[in-house]
Amino acid sequence: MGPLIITAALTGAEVTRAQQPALPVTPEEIATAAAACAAAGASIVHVHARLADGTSTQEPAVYAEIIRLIRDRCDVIVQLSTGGAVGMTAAERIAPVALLPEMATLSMGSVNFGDDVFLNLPGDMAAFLAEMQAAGVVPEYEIFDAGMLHSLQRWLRRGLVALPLHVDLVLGVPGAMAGTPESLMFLRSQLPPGASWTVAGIGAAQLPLATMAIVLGGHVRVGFEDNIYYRRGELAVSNAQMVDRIVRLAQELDRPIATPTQARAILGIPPRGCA
Ligand code: KMH
Ligand code: ZN
Repeated sequence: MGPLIITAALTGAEVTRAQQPALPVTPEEIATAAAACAAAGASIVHVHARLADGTSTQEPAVYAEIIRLIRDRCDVIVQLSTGGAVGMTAAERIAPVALLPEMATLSMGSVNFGDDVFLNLPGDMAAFLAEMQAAGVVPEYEIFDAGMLHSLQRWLRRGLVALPLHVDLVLGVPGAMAGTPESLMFLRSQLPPGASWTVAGIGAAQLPLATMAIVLGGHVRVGFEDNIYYRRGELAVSNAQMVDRIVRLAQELDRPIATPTQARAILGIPPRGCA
């Protein structure tokens, strides 16, 4: 089985410091957390930007500072969010792609998201794709529900996207597909042949679904964006603590951990030297 790509979703758009005191918020904190996760074995960091007061922002200047500080510290793949926070406009959300990150997310449809709706109109999705392709930014397709995979299949059939492509199966968002083994097995059965996949289990679903992905040949996303607890009733102390646990599990299960260079090769991202 090929090497395991671990993504650390460091901050997200919704989690607060009140919920998770170790949440990295400032560019400096985010870069420090990214470096700790990279040292632990993460080859991708999924990044959301915040303002100093903790509010989510898609302001390119804030992302630029985060990227610069991460690049000063390590050679991890920096994947920017174009999901942003619920309620942001499409124009706000796509803005950081102008910074030419190696990778950015692309949500493949609308979904209830807790008490909100995470809106992804087909026209906006197509515009995001076109902008990423024009910029040479590799998308990670975010799949919250089965229909979203079928939308991706449609893009493949129309020749709008081609292999290699990489999807993130986000399971356990209230309002979307449940964080269960059955959901994962079904979505896996619907993947375009040859696609690589990561699973991002939300909350208590994170660890069991990550373990399944290690065994099944998928990849794993952990981090405070998706889960703030190390185990039931016990807050995690850092994002890196959760990366450490995945590395230990993978070692026990005989799955090697991907370096950023190996992850770039798997994902079709051009190689780059250390910053
Ligand atoms: N914050 C969520 C509404 C992404 O990063 O691309 C969307 C999200 C997805 O986090
Ligand atoms: Zn995100």
